[in-house]
Amino acid sequence: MSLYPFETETREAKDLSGIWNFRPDSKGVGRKEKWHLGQWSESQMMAVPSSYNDVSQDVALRDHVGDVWYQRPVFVPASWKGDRVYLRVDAACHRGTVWLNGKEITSHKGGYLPFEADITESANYGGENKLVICVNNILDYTILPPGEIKTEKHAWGTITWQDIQHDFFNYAGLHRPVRLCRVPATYIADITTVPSVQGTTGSLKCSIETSGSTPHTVEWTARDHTGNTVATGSGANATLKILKARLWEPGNAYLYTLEAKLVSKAGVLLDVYRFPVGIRTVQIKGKRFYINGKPFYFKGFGKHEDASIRGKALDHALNVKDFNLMRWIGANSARTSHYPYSEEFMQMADRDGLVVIDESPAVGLQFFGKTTKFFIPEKGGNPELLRHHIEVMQDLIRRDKNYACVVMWSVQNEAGTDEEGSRPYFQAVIEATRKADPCKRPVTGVVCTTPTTDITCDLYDVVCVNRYHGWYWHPGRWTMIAPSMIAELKAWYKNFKKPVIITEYGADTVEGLHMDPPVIFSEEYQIKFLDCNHEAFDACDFVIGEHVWNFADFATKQGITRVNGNRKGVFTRERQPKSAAFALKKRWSDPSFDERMAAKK
Ligand code: BDP
Repeated sequence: MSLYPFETETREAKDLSGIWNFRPDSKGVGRKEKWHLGQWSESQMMAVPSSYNDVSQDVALRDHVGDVWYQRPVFVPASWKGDRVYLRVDAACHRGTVWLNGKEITSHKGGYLPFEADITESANYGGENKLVICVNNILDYTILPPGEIKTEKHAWGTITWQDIQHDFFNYAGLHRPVRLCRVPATYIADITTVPSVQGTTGSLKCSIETSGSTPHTVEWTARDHTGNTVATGSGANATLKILKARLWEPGNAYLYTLEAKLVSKAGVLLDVYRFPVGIRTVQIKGKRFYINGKPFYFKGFGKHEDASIRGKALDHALNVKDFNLMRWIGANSARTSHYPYSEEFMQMADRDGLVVIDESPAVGLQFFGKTTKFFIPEKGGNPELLRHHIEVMQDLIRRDKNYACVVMWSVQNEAGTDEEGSRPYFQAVIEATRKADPCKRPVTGVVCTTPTTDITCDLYDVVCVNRYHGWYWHPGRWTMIAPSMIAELKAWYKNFKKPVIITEYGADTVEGLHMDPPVIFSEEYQIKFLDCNHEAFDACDFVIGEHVWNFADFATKQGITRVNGNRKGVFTRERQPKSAAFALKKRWSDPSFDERMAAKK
């Protein structure tokens, strides 16, 4: 995977978003019948990007399990010959295989990270190319998130379905853009920046990976928002020093533009890449989390990439609305629960000053103690899944390492971290994560175990806990929330001596349902539930953050505990506020809130 395809004077990217030809492969015959040759006599329309599930009137497509096929013609300009040409697929959920002109050019496992195929040699320049992508949505025990295909035999027939252990609908398809890209034959393959601050000087340690045979030198320039050069450097590794640097701050982001140029020995520009970069520091000391040396209290949400009709697809209008709502309500942070979000989301967070806990798609690695397919101790865990998990963390860090908004990696959500074998498994994942990040950000994983049963939390820098007193435990009994929460939080701190973020607390709420005294599912209960939790958080000086579950209502699989999806949103799925939104806004927007949280005793 190379850099995000920003265009420059040496680079081009054609966004292939639009209506593609589409065929669900309900009988699983596509490969045998060579659908990859792209000679289709019939097909449906499909939007890219989109999940395919909710755009159809066909229940079989909504609940489809297996392959679906996408196809479209692609024009590769003749002028691109001699350069490096590649296809970039930003997200094929959950496995993608790509053919160009009938030849397989790449395949990829994992639905939330980009992958590429070099087509320099195979493209038909100055003419049409047949692009075919097969996307498979099957989840098994070798992929994140894991799942299982279940089969039940009855006298009247056999039924098969996809079982999942996570609480969001298994949307599938080409969820993010597909692009045709051109870079020069000798090009910038990757850039790594490590920011630091010394007094009023900001430093960016920059390094570059290049590819291609033309000998070259590297020139670096950092510019401010007016285009003024603030620092320069040269060589594959350089440290740029910006005097009187403006720092990237939560809610008050400042981004410089970093430019890297490859110049030939004869002084000819070979390649140039520019991207926005923020300077900030992150540190944990004792009970506090510091950004730029100031104590930071996380207030915000666990989110989802989810909306009606397009499912999990990238939607710029929706993202802008979400960022506006987060600012409106006074949130300063979010977790990309439960998978890496689009690069465009990360760029918006960088620009808007939203602090991000960047999470892997490792959700649902637990069996509630029944059996374990993940951590089988005597066999050293599930080696294939562990290998994939480590690769996903490495790819995620390669993709997101330069974003100032990312202040912590989350390696998992609610795994069975009280199960034997989970410790060596996560030890390996955490170690690989720390090794992969040039910026050495803190690492966490989100737990739902108890302070006495968890066997992994000492491996993390921050204890992140999902907790539902007054909802899953003693539903409706809100008077119990504050005392039981305080007792539990104190036990987490006593046992692990790390700052604590409550990464999930929330109550399903049907907008328009009113009950006083408060009763579960009513808007009044959601407010009461949040208030009681806040009373507990405010009483614990080691609590450094609160992320309400969830920002907005979202789709789940069908089940008797879900009435039209998960309704714990503070906003509806259409992004309208429930009453709790106003209560939260009052708490988080109070001018003294951040100071009070930082000074908690
Ligand atoms: C937690 C999960 C989250 C669920 C939430 C809930 O982390 O994905 O949506 O509970 O049940 O267990 O609302």
